[in-house]
Amino acid sequence: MYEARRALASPARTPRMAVVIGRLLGVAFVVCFGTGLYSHFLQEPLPWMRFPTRPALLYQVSQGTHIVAGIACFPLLLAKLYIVFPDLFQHPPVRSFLHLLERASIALFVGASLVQITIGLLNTYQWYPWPFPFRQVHYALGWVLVGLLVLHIGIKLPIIARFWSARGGAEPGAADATDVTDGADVTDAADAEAVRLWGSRRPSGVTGRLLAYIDATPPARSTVSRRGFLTTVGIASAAAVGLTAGQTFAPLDALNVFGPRKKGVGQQGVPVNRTAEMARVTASATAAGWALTLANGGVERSFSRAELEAMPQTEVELPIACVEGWSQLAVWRGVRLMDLADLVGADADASFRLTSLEQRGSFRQTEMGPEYVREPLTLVALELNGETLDLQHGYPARMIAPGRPGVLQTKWLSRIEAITA
Ligand code: HEM
Ligand SMILES: Nc1nc2c(c(=O)[nH]1)N[C@H]1C(S)=C(S)[C@@H](COP(=O)(O)O)O[C@H]1N2
Ligand SMILES: [Mo]
Repeated sequence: MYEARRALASPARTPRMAVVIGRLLGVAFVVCFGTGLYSHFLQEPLPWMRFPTRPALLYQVSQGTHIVAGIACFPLLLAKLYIVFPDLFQHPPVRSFLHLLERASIALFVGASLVQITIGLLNTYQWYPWPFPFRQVHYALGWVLVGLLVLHIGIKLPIIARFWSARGGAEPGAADATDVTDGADVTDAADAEAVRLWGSRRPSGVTGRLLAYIDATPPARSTVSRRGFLTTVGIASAAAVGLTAGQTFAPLDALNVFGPRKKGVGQQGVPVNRTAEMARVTASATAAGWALTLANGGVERSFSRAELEAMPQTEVELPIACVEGWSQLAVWRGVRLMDLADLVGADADASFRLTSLEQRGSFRQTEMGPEYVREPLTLVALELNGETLDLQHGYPARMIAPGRPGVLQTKWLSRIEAITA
C-alpha cells in the first residue's frame, strides 16, 4: 500500500494544496446552495414569503452566479480528487468504527457532489436522461451536500487550520514531515505525521529502511509541479467559466461558445425555450375570439387585444432570466398589471394566479405575490423590442415582472385571477 501511494506521489499532492483547492470548492458549494435556495423559494414560496422586486436584474445575477459557480465546481472538484486520490486507498481500509464513518461520509460526499454537478449541467442543456424529477433531487442533494460539507470541515479542521496560510506547514520539521510525497527527509516523526494526515505509513524493518532510502532520492520522472498544477487548475476553471458565463453576463457574450443559448438569437432578438408548437397553442393564440379574463371573486372582466392596446401603455426594460442560467434583456410594452387588478377591485395584498392557453405542462399556471402585482414594472406585455409580441414569445399577451425566474413569466395568457384565501 505504501508503495502504491509512493508511486502516486506528486509535489501537487499535499495537504496544503488540498486546503487551497478545498477552500475554493467550499466557497463555490456555498454560493451554489445560497443562490439555489433563492431560486427554489421564488418558485415554491412558503406562505409568508415576500421577495424584492428590485433590482430587476436580481434573479438574472443570482441564477447566473449559480451556474457560473456550479461550472467552476467541475475543474475544482477534479483537482481536489486528484490531490487526495492516493488518500482514497488507505491501509488498512477500515481502522475503527469512527474511521469507517469518516470513510463512508467521504464516499457519500464525493458521490453526491459528482451527481449534483452532473445533473445540474445536463439540465442547463435541457437534457433529462434520468428517470427522477431534476428539481426535487437537485434540491434534496443540495441539503445533503451542505450537511456533508459541514461534517467534512469539522473532521478535517486540524489540517485546515494548520495549512490555511501558506506558511502553515513550513514550521521547522513540519513541512516535509506532513508532505508524504516530497521524498527527502522523511523521518519517523514524519511517518507519524503522514499517518495522522494521510493515514498511511512506511512499513518497518529492512523494507522500511530501503524505502526510506528511496524516499530520500527524488522521483526519477518528475511529476506535476505545484505551480504547474495550480496553473492548470486556474486555466481550466477560467476556461469553463469564461466560455459559458456570457449566457448571463453580456460583456462575456462573445466568449460564450458552450452555453446552451446565445444572446440575441431568437425571434425579436430573444431566445425561446418552449415554442408555441411545443405548447400546442398556435391555434388558440391566433384565434380571433381571444380575450384575457381578469377575475376577483365574483367579478370577471374580459379584454380583447384591441381593448388592452387602447389602455395606458408602459414601456419597461426587463430581462428574461431562465432557471437554466441564460438571460436576455429586452424592452417590453403593455398594460400595468396593477391597473388591471384595480379594474376588478382586487385587494392591495392579493396574490394572483396566471393561467396560460396551454392545456398541459408545468408552466400552464403560475402564481404571483402582491409585491409583483403592485410593482409598476410588472406588465401584461403586448410588444417586445418595438414590435407586436411574437407568437413564440407569448402573443397575444404574456407576463413580464422584475426579478423573477423565466418559468414564472407566463406566455400566451388566458386568465388572471386574484387568489382568495
Ligand atoms: C454543490 C453544487 C450545487 C448545489 C449545492 C446546488 C443547489 C441547488 C439548489 C438548492 C437549487 C434549487 C432547486 C429547486 O428549485 O428546488 C438549484 C437549482 C438549479 N441548479 Fe444547482 N446546485 C449545485 C450545482 C449546480 C450545477 C453545477 C449546475 C449546472 C451547471 C446547477 C444547475 C441548476 C439549475 C439549472 C437549477 C434550476 C432548476 C430549476 O429551477 O428548474 N446546479 N441548485
Ligand atoms: N405558458 C408558458 N409560459 C412560459 C413557458 C412555457 O413553457 N409555457 N416557458 C417559460 C420559460 S422556462 C422561460 S425561460 C420563458 C422564456 O420566454 P421567451 O420564450 O419569451 O424567451 O418563458 C416562460 N413562460
Ligand atoms: Mo426557463
